[in-house]
Amino acid sequence: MKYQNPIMNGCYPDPSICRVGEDYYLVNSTFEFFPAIPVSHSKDLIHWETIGHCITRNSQLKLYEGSMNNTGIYAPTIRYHEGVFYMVVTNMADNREGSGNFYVWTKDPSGEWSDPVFLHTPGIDPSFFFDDDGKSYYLGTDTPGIYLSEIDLEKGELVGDRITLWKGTGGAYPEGPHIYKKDGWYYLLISEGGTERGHMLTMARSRKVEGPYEECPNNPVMTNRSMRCPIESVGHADLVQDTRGNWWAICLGTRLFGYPPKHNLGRETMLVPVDWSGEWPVFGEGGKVLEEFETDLLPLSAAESDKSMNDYSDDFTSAKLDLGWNYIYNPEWSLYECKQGSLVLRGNEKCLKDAKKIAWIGRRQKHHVSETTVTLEFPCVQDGEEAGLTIFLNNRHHYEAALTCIEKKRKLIFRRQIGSLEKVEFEMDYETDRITLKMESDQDFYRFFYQRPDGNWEKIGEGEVQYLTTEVGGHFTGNYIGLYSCGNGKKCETAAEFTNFTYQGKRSGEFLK
Ligand code: 6LW
Repeated sequence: MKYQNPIMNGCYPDPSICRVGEDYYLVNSTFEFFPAIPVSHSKDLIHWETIGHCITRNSQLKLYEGSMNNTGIYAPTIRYHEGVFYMVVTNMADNREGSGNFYVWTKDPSGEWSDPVFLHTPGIDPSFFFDDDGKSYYLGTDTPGIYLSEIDLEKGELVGDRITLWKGTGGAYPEGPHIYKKDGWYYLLISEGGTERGHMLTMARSRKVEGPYEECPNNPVMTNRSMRCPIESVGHADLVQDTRGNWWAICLGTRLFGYPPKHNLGRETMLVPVDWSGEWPVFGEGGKVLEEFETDLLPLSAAESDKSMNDYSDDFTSAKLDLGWNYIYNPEWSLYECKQGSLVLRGNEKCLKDAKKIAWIGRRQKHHVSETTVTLEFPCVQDGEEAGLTIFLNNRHHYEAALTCIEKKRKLIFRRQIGSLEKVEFEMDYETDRITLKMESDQDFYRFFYQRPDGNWEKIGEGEVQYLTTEVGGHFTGNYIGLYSCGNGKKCETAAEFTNFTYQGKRSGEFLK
């Protein structure tokens, strides 16, 4: 059968995978978003369902306000060992309280995970390796390269020396290390070149876990650099052997458009067939990651994915928010209420541009071509209070349609913020306190509409996609479709009630230029 990359669309970077029997589990980075580190499950490696998160309690993770999508959760690794799942990760928080490398564990990956165990180790991208002699190891990054240390997971601390294993082949940022044991060799897989377009995978191996490691003669073993591929920047991979004995890599990659190429959906998760019949693995097609792979090696014959899997709707009838929604920073629960059939947001005094905890929930934009609608009820009687629908890269790069109150009058506005430039580009008096908003996207524009009483859509503004891309707005995440309320200086007097959220996305590949 044919399958298409990405297998997980939207901002799902730094994937890590493990298998338990016929079940595969995958985790991703989440930066400033909460709950953190979605755990996704699959039986066929193609269809993934988020079953929970490793971090669901504010007490497990301190996310610091004030910085844009380059702090918080970086690059988790998931491993299963003797009945226990471990997830080890970095909280990037500039050495403030709660920063650094820690792990959590559970016996039920869809349930609650433990409190964090901090390891006081330098660098990012931690990983665990469980050897067949019963020893457990921690892998990390530091200058001058990838290091290894034995770890005592009972005590939650490293034991013995830190040994530098490999500096890589000379590319920038040797990172994302994982060790696999095969045929008496320890294989060390890392990424180099940085997560942008020079990204690549390199390997080395040794007869002993502590080295010395010899470089693979075919490095880089995987890269799409300098090739103008539909998927670029591939790297940060993890390997898994399936129930049939075949090897697979999952990695991150980006779907670029325009010139110079840019991306707005974040770094997405790709699946790559790996031929490890020889001494060294061969990734994808001669080291290249394709948008579409034809293979009969998948663990189950997965049904070809159909369009319906890209549609999502939420009537907010369940007591808990769907797992696809995220808060920004550690949520203040008093700002949120899941009612029967609506989501209530109570805006605090902050602004959308503040990089602060605000009443905000967002879902990953997963397709370039998409359509989102939502109905909002918001009396909005106090000057400044605002609620609406936003397309949000970070607090300094977003476009939104909102109801707000200006000089005691309810208004419908369309605003764009691009860096420090901020402009309300449309404003009109709005009589009632109920509105249905729509956002359409393609690779060129985000277009915003409201529904007139006669049912027709009236366009109120549009903004270029290119200004809401990682290349322009920065850092490590992709765009989120957000529902929010904020008071802009004063706590909101009225609550914003959202109902009938719908999202439709068009399959990857179909609309790429
Ligand atoms: C992550 C690093 C990387 O820690 O980007 O692509 C960093 N790889 O390994 C943030 O996602």
